[in-house]
Amino acid sequence: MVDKVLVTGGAGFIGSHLVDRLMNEGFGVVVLDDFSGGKRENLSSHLGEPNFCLVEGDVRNEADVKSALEGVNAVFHLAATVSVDLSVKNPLLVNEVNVGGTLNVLRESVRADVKRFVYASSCAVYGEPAHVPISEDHPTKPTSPYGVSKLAAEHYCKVFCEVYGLETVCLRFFNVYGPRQSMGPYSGVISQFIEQLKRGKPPVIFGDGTQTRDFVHVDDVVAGALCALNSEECVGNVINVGSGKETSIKKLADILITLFGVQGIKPRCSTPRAGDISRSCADLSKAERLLEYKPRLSLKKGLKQMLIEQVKHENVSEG
Ligand code: UD2
Repeated sequence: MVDKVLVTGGAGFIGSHLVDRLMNEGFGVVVLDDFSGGKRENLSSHLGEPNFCLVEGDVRNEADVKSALEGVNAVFHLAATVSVDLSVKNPLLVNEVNVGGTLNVLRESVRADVKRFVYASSCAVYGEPAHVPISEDHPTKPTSPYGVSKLAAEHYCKVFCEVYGLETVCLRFFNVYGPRQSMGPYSGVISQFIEQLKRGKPPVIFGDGTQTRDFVHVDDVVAGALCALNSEECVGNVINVGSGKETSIKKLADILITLFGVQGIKPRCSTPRAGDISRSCADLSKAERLLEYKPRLSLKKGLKQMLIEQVKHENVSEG
């Protein structure tokens, strides 16, 4: 029985939501994070709890991973360098962390007799899709070193399942959004649009806004990850985790403008972003079959919830 889990990257955006859920469900939780992307405040409600342990360390470091794995029987491996742009500027670093780090955590997990290993992969492994919705057997042609690193790590997971019997599952996350998503020049389109609208500025669309994405709320992603811990059928598989809905960037801007209630603001179109894919949408048949996964939050509902949470958070920080 799984009672103690390790979440690598547990102080990050998705990781910290997963930690909240696991703590709520009564698991013992260890977080391994080097705080290169994650924030301590994302874990503040758990620090000092008897069934929570924080190990500040690096997934590339054998001793750090060994100590984080003590008594653990399942691993959620989310720690990674997540910026596509950074991967173009510094492919060696991304390879070290995302591939070397994963290999290190896999190897130590085998040594520590871990049962289940859930890996956070990405739709970046597909590259420009030949068709949508994208099923898992769609060709993988990553277009960035980041995508290559995620695909390489998936292969390691599969081999560790076949060769060492570690129960690995790879989840290909689509465009995840929700509270605690980082804000900065390279953060996702939803954070960008929200910041622009907060300042009373029009959302800036790169290109004509007809490009599409599959936006999935972090609560749905966490629910999918939990299913991957419990399902027997999913072992050794790669599985899409998205919303199964295709939304254009123009439509996203319109939804946010309506939610902000700002009349008269229209999105502004600017130069297309180099390397952008034109469409993306997950085929969820496999996730439904193997994980009984069903996304619950529509984009409108999820965005509304996210804005309410943000207002609450800002009031608390100011007050
Ligand atoms: C997502 C992931 C990335 C990787 C990739 C794989 C996020 C934040 N990033 O990149 O890690 O997995 O998928 O394909 O989930 N856009 C604007 N205005 C802005 C910002 C973005 O129009 O201010 C457009 C952008 O040109 C793109 C779309 O919005 O067409 C989504 O951009 P993104 O950066 O949120 O995510 P994406 O799909 O490039």
